[in-house]
This record gives sequence, C-alpha cells and structure tokens, in this order.
Amino acid sequence: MSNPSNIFITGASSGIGAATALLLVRSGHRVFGCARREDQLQSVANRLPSGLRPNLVTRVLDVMDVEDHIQAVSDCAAQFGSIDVAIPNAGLGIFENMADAALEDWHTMVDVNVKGVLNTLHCCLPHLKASKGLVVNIGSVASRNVFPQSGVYCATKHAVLALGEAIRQDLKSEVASTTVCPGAVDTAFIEQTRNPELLDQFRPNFKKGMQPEFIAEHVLHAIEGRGKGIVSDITLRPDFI
Ligand code: NJP
Repeated sequence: MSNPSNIFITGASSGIGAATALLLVRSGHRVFGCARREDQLQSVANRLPSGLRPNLVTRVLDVMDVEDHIQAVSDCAAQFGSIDVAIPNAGLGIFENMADAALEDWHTMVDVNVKGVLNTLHCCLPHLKASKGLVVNIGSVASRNVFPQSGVYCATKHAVLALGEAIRQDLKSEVASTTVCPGAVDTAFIEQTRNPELLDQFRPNFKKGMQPEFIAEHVLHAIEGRGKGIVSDITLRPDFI
C-alpha cells in the first residue's frame, strides 16, 4: 500500500461514493464522507469492521450550502491534519426530453453537478496545494458525448471534465487531477428520473451496468498511483457497450 491519504468525498451515502469510501478505508486511507442523508451515511459506516470505523468520519452536508461546505472541509482538515485527496462525487441526472423538461430540474443538475463540484474544489484546493494532493472528479461517458433525453446532464458532465483539465493546466506541479468517466453503473442514480417511459427505457441498462465497486477500484488506483504517474482521465464502460 502507498502512504495513507486523508480524503474528502461528497455523495458518500450511496452508490459510487459509498463504494469508494468503503474501499478507501479498507485500503488503509482515512475518509471524511459527506452527504445529506445521515441515516444512509451511518449505514455505510456500519458496513466496516469496528476497527476501521474511526477511519470513516461521516458528516451531513448539502454541497449547495457554501458556508457549511467551508466548515465541513475545515473540520476534515482539522480532524485529519491535512487533505490529500478531494473527490467531488455528489451528482444526479434527471433525464427528460429538452422540450418537456422542468426548468427546476435543469437548475438542480447544474447546482449539484457543477456548482456543488465548484464548492468542493474551492474549499479543498488550498489544502490540496499544501499537500501536493489530488482531485478525483467523477465525470461520465456523457463528459465527451451527448445522449438523447439527457442533454443538460451531459452539459454538466462536460463541465466536470473541463474543470479537471483546468486544474491540470493551472496547478500543474501543485495539484494533480483525475477524471473518472463511467458509463452506466448499477446505483440509485436513474431513480431521480420521473418520466415513467424513460424510466422503463433506462432502468434495465443501469441495472446491468457496472458495479460501483469497479469504479471505486479505479479511484483507488489513481490515488495509489501517485509518485508513479498521473491518471488524467479514464473511461469505464459496461461489458454490453
Ligand atoms: O448515484 P447515487 P451514483 N448534496 O444516486 C449525493 C456519476 N455517474 O453513485 O445527499 C450532497 O447512488 C447523494 O447523497 P444524499 C453521477 O453523475 C453515475 O451513481 O444523501 N450530496 C448520493 O450520495 C454522480 O456524480 C453513473 O442524497 C448530494 C450521491 O450524491 C456520481 O456518479 C454514470 C446532493 C448520488 O448517489 C455518483 O452517482 C455516470 C446534494 N445536494 C456518472 N445531491 C451511473 N450511476 O450510471 C445528491 O456516467 N447527493
């Protein structure tokens, strides 16, 4: 194992974030895992053996709450002594045709997937500069392609990939950046979509998608690869694509 890292991650209450938090702790790292649902965060922590439990600190946080975000990152740094890795993973997709979508849903996706990521980055970058750390963004195959019925989601994930590249260019020797771009992953992600026809259409693909643990393995690989090279971006696809 490489040196233990101190890691701040959002969206740790389910899916990719939960699997990543658990794998990182099981691999010897210390994780500060945030999300809005305290009960879900607790049930993630309960999946760890008691000896490892102290290495997963859970914290209720809405990534849109700037003041609380500043406080959460500050708490993480105070508790761990440094922040070596930030993973702005919280995100959602509400799929709908551009012509039929609710403006509120577009705003929610932009707020969480772009502004929420910016909030995490802005709070964490000073700490990451001090530790010569790493950002692991969770992009998507939608970071490079646009798919039907999900245009605004795709736009937000294009932004996430751009932000990773911006960190690479602006912070070069100070902070490294990895963007993990998965295709369909079997999580609760698709359940944010309310259109019943689209749900029927998309659910089976997500159900037979990759397991979140597979995505987590690549996050771990990017973190533990530091010193050997940088995984700038990686695309992960399910077998059926
Ligand atoms: O989805 P899900 P995934 N403040 O629904 C949190 C990307 N991705 O794991 O607050 C704070 O299981 C929410 O926590 P809670 C996707 O775009 C996925 O699949 O308690 N947290 C939960 O922990 C996203 O960036 C697929 O409700 C907020 C988490 O976000 C990332 O993977 C494909 C929040 C969502 O967990 C994780 O999604 C792809 C807020 N305001 C990219 N709002 C895929 N699954 O197929 C939400 O290409 N969260």
